[in-house]
Amino acid sequence: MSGVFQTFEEARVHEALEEADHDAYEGFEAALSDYVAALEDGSEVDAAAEAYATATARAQFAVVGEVGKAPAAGSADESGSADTSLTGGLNVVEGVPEDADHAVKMSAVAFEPAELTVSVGDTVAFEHAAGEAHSVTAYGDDLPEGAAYWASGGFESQEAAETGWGEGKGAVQSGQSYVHTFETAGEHAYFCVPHEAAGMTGTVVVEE
Ligand SMILES: [Cu+2]
Repeated sequence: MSGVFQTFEEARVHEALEEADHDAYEGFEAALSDYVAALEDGSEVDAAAEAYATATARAQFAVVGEVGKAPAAGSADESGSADTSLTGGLNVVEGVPEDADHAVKMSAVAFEPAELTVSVGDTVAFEHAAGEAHSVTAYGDDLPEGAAYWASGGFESQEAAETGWGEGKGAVQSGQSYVHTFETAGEHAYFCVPHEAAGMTGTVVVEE
């Protein structure tokens, strides 16, 4: 699979996507043109936007699925070349899903609101609102007992998320949002990898 990984590293995302999953790619292209058409004539914009978001998520998953078969982060990097392009991951989508229960906006160096209280099972969309690309990265040591680790990019630990960011992964860019459903009660503290030093941190308090 290193060939596929190489392709993803070097080619534009659309090309990698076409390689990874033709169906998802075609669905993405079709949904995008439907969305543009709906925006132009003003009809059924919401439905088209939703279809576009779904197709985008599916397409991104197709790419991540292929890339996921490549050597894990931290193992020897055969390509040896630094990747300057940013990628999100299967939990980073275009737009903000309409079925999200809450939204947190990411401005230049802040999460707004910085503290959010939700109920178990609620879905939160962390929406890029301004500034450079952001990450949404849980503090691994501060998670409530039994909570699964969460971060944009779908990493399994804070360390993996930080390493991944250095490789351009887990980014939430303009027009995108990171979506997470909180299943474990307690305080979930998190930060933005590139802007933590500037104070870009937050907490989601999950209540039973
Ligand atoms: Cu940030």
